[in-house]
Amino acid sequence: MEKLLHFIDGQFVESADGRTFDNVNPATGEVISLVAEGGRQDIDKAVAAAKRAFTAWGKTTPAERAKVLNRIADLIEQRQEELAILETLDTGKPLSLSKSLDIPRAAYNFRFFADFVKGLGTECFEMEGVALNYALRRPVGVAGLISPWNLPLLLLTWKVAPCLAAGDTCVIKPAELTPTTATKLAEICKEAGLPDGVLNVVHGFGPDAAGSFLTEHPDVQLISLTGETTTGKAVMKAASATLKRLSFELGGKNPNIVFADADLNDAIETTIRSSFSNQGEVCLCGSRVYVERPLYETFVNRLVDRASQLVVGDPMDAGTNVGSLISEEHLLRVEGFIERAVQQGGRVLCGGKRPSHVACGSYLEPTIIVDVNESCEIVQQEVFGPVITIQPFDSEEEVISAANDTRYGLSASIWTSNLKRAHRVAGELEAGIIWINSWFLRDLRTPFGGMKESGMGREGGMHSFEFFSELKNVCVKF
Ligand code: NAD
Ligand code: 6OD
Repeated sequence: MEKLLHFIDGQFVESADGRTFDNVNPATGEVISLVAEGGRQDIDKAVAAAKRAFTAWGKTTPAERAKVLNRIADLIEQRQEELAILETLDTGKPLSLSKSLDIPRAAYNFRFFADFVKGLGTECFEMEGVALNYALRRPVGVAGLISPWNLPLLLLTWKVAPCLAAGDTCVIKPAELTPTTATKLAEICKEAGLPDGVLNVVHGFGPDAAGSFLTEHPDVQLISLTGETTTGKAVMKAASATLKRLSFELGGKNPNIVFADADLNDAIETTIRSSFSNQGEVCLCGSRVYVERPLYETFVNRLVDRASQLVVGDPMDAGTNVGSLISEEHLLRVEGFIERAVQQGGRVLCGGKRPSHVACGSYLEPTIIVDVNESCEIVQQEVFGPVITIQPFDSEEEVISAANDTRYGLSASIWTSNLKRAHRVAGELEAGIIWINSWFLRDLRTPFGGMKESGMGREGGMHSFEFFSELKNVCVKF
């Protein structure tokens, strides 16, 4: 059986204490690899390597760094078929999604930040007749990059690419449930000629393990985390002793608001995607659907009809729409949410149970729940599975108030053909990313991140470089 090792200072190595853990394919329940389990010594070694490598990497030019980043993108593209299969084996997501979204976007993350860094400038302020101020951009140092399991390589490279482009070095702690493509990324970086120590990978767990040893480490200056809101709180606490710079992309409970004048076909098809793609395991999923009352019944009937047609099953089959959830433990958690929603008066219109035709794996039928209100747990808490609620509304004010009535503020979608209303509602919603008549339509130059408990800071384009670099002002007296 394959053993996935740490990647430290350009070498694949075992854990200092030799410990390993199992990597399970959630679609079958089979152990598919053994993974080195990192501890404090492994993190110390990786951080020391990243610190040494920073001396030279931090002095390279943006053009030199861009060249390596583009080579990494080329190699991801060359290995995309293999990477897509590995991503699906780790996550249970449909192979068609790994092929169309995860892996192409991972390559594009490198190309995008390679291009962006070459054109990057800074500000200049003239004090007329007195002085000229200009800002110099410099890398910060060693970054700890902690990633989740839902879009493993996509979200990891969303951090690695700007980090390396900015001239920082890094220690990656991939999600323990999806360690494979992070290991393959290390192989690719080595082949692309990235100097030893610039990128290091330490596998393992979060609390009191590799994740927290990384966040506490005094030689790590930055932490970029994508994960649960509770994890963000723990990391912030652990990082405070050494006053690290933090960027957090955290949980979401995103409203999907459909007005009666929306293009119904488009709204239905996109709502199917925004509710159930990647088994609903996308932080941006529109898990709270609000429909204006005149359209409510028609919308609900059509959505239930479409959701019931989705093919749930083997992620390797080309015809599969919904694969396996990430683990049995996560599926039990999602089922618990559904059970309690029903106890609180919710009515399950479709799904709510494991499909009968699959013998093993952690599958759940796409689930639609109605007859809930804002105080129900299912409307307030992030479920992170193929489960949505639908509620009717009667006025713009009412739906804005309901949409904002949550501790999260990641994204929102608004469906309407009234442009004035679309702009008005977008201005009022408490969310970092708002889509009008669309969902998950990405331009990597735009600020990406959440309000309230959905995150801290913004990533994307210039915003990633604001995080991964230092600016120092030089004031020249005339
Ligand atoms: P998670 O918080 O359990 O784990 C994320 C990473 O943090 C893992 O690598 C984990 O090992 C590590 N970790 C956990 N506890 C830690 C600690 N105390 N110290 C240091 N590291 C620690 O999240 P997950 O279950 O992997 O992912 C799902 C969550 O991520 C959902 O809440 C989802 O909304 C969120 N997410 C957010 C975004 C976004 O862009 N806002 C994107 C994807 C996922
Ligand atoms: O598209 C992105 O850049 C991004 N960070 C997506 C996050 C998806 C969450 O699951």
